[in-house]
Amino acid sequence: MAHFAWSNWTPQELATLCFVRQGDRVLMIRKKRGLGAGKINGVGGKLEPGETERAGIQREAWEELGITLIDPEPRARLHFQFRDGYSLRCTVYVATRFEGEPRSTLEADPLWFDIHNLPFGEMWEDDQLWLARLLDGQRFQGYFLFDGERMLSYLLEWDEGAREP
Ligand code: 8OG
Repeated sequence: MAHFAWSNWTPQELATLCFVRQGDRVLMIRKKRGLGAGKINGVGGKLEPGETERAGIQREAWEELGITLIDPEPRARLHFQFRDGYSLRCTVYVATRFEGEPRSTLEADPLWFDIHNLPFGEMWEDDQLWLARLLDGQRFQGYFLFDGERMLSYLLEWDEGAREP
């Protein structure tokens, strides 16, 4: 990451993401549209103009799965710089409860996974670096340089002492 100046970085767009953990199970989606279509991910997406992060993650959970998250907790910030100039900052939430029954929509199909058997082969390349620790209650800031879907470099800064499973 030596060749990228994160200190003056301003993202072009903002996004949210939420992983729902219930015991040893994690609710995710196979995404049908947008950035990362075809991949498995948490619910989430880009914010609309003027929208707060909390409103954005609730809107995405509703649009993608027809559920309402209960007390989603922000645990990480992901900073993505793409080689073509595009940049995105994403706040990652973890929720343990929700209302509604997850269902398939035009945007996504719901999928449950065992927390010890997450589908990293079908996820964004960086997720294997942080998802298990995030679900275990740890907080971090992540900085990633991508060329399309290929990760070129990364830096993870884990908060010391913060742990709330
Ligand atoms: O609005 P749209 O669905 O296109 O937004 C893109 C979503 O994908 C948004 O929730 C942020 C998320 N996302 C990336 N990159 C990565 C990544 O490397 N890992 C994970 N887990 N999610 C990502 O844009």
